[in-house]
Amino acid sequence: MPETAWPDEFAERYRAAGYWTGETFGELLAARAAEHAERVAVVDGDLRLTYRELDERANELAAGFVDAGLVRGDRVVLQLPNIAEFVEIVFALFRIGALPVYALPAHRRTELRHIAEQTGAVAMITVAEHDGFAAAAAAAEIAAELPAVRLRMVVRGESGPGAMALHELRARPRPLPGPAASDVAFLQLSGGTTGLPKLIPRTHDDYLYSVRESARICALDTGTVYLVALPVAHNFPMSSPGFLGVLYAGGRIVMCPRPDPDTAFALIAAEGVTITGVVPPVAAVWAQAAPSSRHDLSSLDVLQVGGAKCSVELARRIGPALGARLQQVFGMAEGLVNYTRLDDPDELVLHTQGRPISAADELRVVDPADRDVPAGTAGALLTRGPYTIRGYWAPEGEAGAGVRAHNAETFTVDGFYRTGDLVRLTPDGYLVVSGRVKEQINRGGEKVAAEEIENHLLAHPAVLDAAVVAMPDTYLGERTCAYVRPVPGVEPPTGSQLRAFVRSRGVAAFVVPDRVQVVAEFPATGVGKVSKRELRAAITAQLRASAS
Ligand code: AMP
Ligand code: DBH
Repeated sequence: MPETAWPDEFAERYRAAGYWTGETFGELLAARAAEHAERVAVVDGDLRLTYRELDERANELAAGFVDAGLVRGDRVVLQLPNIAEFVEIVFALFRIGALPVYALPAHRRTELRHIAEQTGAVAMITVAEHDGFAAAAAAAEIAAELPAVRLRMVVRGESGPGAMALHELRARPRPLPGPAASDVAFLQLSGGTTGLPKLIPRTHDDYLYSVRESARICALDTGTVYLVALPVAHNFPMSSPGFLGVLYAGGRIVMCPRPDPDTAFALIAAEGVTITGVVPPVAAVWAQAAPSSRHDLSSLDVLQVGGAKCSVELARRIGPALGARLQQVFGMAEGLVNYTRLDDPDELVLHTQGRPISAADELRVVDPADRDVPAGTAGALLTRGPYTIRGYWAPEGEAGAGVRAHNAETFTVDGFYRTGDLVRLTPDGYLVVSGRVKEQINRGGEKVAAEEIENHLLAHPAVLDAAVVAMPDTYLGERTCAYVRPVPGVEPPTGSQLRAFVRSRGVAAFVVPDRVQVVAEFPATGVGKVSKRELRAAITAQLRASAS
């Protein structure tokens, strides 16, 4: 029994209530293929896969993965753009009980290596190249450094020496033993609040529950056409209701390579997209572009906005500009997801971030001493429930000690996840997100831990200390501002040198600080810690002064 499993009494309760049904994702796809054989499941450019084809391809790949030596429980780092193969591959891995580890397309060598190392991954699956990043070459370098990585597979483009092309892997389908529904199905990533991204273990049972309920809440059916506009590996387009919810309902997924209005609107018009989910900056660009677009967006019924706070001003613009209903989504890869409901009054849709999926989601809003705050006042959100994890995934033994220590802080003794979000509960049980207590910056839905950026800056020989805070930004909501104290007596590095330095370390673009302020001293708190509150106030005032 892994230490992150739910205690028996909770597991029994969730099964008895019918939340956990014992079905796996592999079984779900087989059932849908039997039901909807000739319906189109996935559209990716000219490629259209029916449910039967998707199921067959997943079976061929599952057999091929076993032939290549993958076994139940193996971790496989997957970094792919929004392409049809993503869906086949994850179902193939689900079928054999190997765990996809969902890297994001924005990740670069440093994050990928960390993810592979932390998970003890045996395989990496990438495209040859995307967004100018030589992903297959990076995987080859990582495999050379990490002996555990025995297999490299390349989905599109030149596979290069030592890697297999995906099509070479396909084998004749055969019956294969699958995982149990209570097994971990995959590892999802979280922005986290310390060091590097955290690994989130989700089981078939718990995730499928959230997917089923999300499909119901979003009224998906066989007529649904869902545009995967955000990176497909992210929890939002995967499960809220995301592509998994759409497959659950027998609908159609359309892969969108980039969320710019030209690309997305052309696909919405051509494929008759009915629903999609985006982050607030994308919604803002769409709302601006839609009224003068030559594309017919009339099929779009629901635009979901989540990942970062949707301002009331933006929320108001969505309906009129796009001719679609807004749905706010406040979720986290760790579990809890909140939706405004499709029939909610405007008051709730515009002003709240929705209410939880499940009656079994337990929410507490607390003060810094973990005491419940008075009803209706803001506090830190703690949550526990049938699809919220009880701990981050930790490698066995000594290697997992750091994660276990982090778990002891991030989860209460009775198993509540400390979301780090500041919320207020309305009398009807809706959440309004009012801020954050965690040391994380949310760049329009892309989350990064302050400490992750600080560590990169501290690697520079002329940097004595670094403190990263959020600064307000009209487009992304927030950007990152790094305050840096140089080592005395040496030539202080400039902001642009430090940004170039962090970039040169092979990191995701969102890890490079947007702004660097080189200062002699940091403001201190009463106990002598760096006062990030003062730093945030300083940069906010400075930006305001220079804007006026
Ligand atoms: P992660 O844990 O990396 O999956 O990121 C989840 C976090 O994103 C949440 O804890 C919030 O901080 C933030 N978030 C997601 N959706 C929203 C939203 N609709 N409004 C405000 N913050 C959000
Ligand atoms: O930001 C998120 O992580 C998120 C947002 C909306 C999420 O995980 C989700 C919906 O499921």
